[in-house]
Amino acid sequence: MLEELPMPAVMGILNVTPDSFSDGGKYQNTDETQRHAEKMIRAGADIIDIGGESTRPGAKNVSAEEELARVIPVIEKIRAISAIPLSIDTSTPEVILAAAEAGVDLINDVRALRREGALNAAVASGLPVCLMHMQGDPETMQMKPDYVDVVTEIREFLVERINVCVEAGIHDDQIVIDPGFGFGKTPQHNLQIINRLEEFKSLGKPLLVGLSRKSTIGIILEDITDDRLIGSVSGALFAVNKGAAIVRVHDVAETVAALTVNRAFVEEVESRSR
Ligand code: 8Y4
Repeated sequence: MLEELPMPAVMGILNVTPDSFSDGGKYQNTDETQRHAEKMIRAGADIIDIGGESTRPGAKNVSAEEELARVIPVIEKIRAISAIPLSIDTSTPEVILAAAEAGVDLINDVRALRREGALNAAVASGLPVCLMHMQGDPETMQMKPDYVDVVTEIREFLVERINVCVEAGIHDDQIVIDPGFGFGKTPQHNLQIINRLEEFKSLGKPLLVGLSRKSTIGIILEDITDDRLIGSVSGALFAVNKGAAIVRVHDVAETVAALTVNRAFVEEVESRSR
């Protein structure tokens, strides 16, 4: 699946959490969730990332049963109407296995398969994985982010997780890496990660970046507008020009338009086709 994605690819966010802060409970009902997914597909999303566990700062873990009940019906409904690549945003072994069974194409784990049983489940699923860096856990990660050199430490973490995954049987070319913008990082750390994104390229893996609507975008803008749309799209564009292969975004249509203009200039082609 990874080899079939356009470069860069747009990953649309589909939250199925009642307490998710940006889409604040808007999509928990499956009809609305379905309409939101269809809207992102029409807008040109290349992947849809489905998540049933909130990883916002301070969030508590949900049970595997609750997570399954939230995401599996959504995966099945989208699969019934579209062949679009789907990713499952989870750290839970049971969810990895059930989502694979229901037809997802990628495992997106903010804990980089460190939860008990998750690595085994990922290997058994045979699916590609996205390994994300996070310092600490969602409950406590924003209390005291601390690094000597944030980029070096994230690189070292990702190298270690790549090695563990390859040894467990995940193929080298089935791994995506992600520096984890906002996960156990101060705004200064987040700025450095994006400014130095090229330094992750030497790991030889596609890079996924998710900065959509995150608080650092609001801080940069001093929250002068009540939404972070333009800031998020601008950030996604910068990340792509720094080497991001996949951008994880809420605002698919806007991001696709920005990337289409970007590509026209990069390739000197006047064309809307991506
Ligand atoms: C508003 C809305 C403010 C949402 C913050 C947020 C990433 C991710 C998340 C990421 C990968 C989020 C699941 C956090 N972020 N997966 N997931 N990379 N791979 N917060 O950066 O969107 S959830």
